[in-house]
Amino acid sequence: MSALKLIIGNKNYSSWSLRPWLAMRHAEIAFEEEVVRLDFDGEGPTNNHLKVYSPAGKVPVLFHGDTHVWDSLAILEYVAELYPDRGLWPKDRATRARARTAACEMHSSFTALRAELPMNVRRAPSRVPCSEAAQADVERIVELWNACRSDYGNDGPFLFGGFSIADAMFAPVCNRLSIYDIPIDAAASAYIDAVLGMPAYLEWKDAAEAEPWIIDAEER
Ligand SMILES: N[C@@H](CCC(=O)N[C@@H](CS)C(=O)NCC(=O)O)C(=O)O
Repeated sequence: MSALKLIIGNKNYSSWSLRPWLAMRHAEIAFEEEVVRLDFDGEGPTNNHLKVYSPAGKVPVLFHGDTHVWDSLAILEYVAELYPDRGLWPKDRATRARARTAACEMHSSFTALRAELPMNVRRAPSRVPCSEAAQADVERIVELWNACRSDYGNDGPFLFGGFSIADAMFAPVCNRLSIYDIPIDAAASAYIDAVLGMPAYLEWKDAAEAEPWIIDAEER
C-alpha cells in the first residue's frame, strides 16, 4: 500500500485537522504529516498558499498515491475503508447509521458555537459569555452526546462505547466546551474527559503547546 500523507494546519487552532489526525493516530494507522501554517489578517482568510494542496484551499488534505481527499469527514471515511479492521465505525449497521448521523450533524451544524468559541488547544480554561444561539448549539450537542452514550455507550467511555469517527468529529468541541468552561451536565463532562484524556489527543496537545504561532483572530 502506498504511504498516507496528511496535510494539517496549526495544531493549536486547526479543528478540522484534529479530526482525521486523532482517529488515525488512535487507530495506529501509519502516516506522514506536514503542518502548514494558517494565518488570518483579521478581515478574512489569507491562506492562498493552501491551494497547492487542494482546490478548496483548506486543510486537512490526505494524499494516498494518486488519491487526493480534502475534507475531514471524507478523509475519515477513506481511512475507515482502507483499514476496516480498526473499527473506526461501529460494526452493527443500525449503530453505524446512528454514528454517521452524529458525525454528519457535527459536520453540518453548530455554526454559532464554531464562530464564537474557536478551538484553542493550549488555552487555560476560563469562562466566556456566549450568545443564545451558541448556547442552543451547546444544548443540542449535550443532548446528542447523552443520547448516544445511554443508547450505545455501555462498552466504553465514548459515544458508541469504543472510539469511533463520531468521537473524532466532536473532539474539537470537547476542547471548546472545556477551555471556555461552558456549564454542562456530569455525563457530558465525563465524555469530554474521556476524549481529552486520549493518549493521541495528549500528543496533539503537546505539539500544539510547542507551536510559536499566535493568531489574534482566534484568541478569546
Ligand atoms: N469542510 C472542510 C473545512 C476545512 C476548513 O475550513 N479548514 C480550515 C482550517 S481548520 C482552513 O483550511 N481554513 C483556511 C481558510 O479558510 O483560508 C473540512 O471538513 O475539512
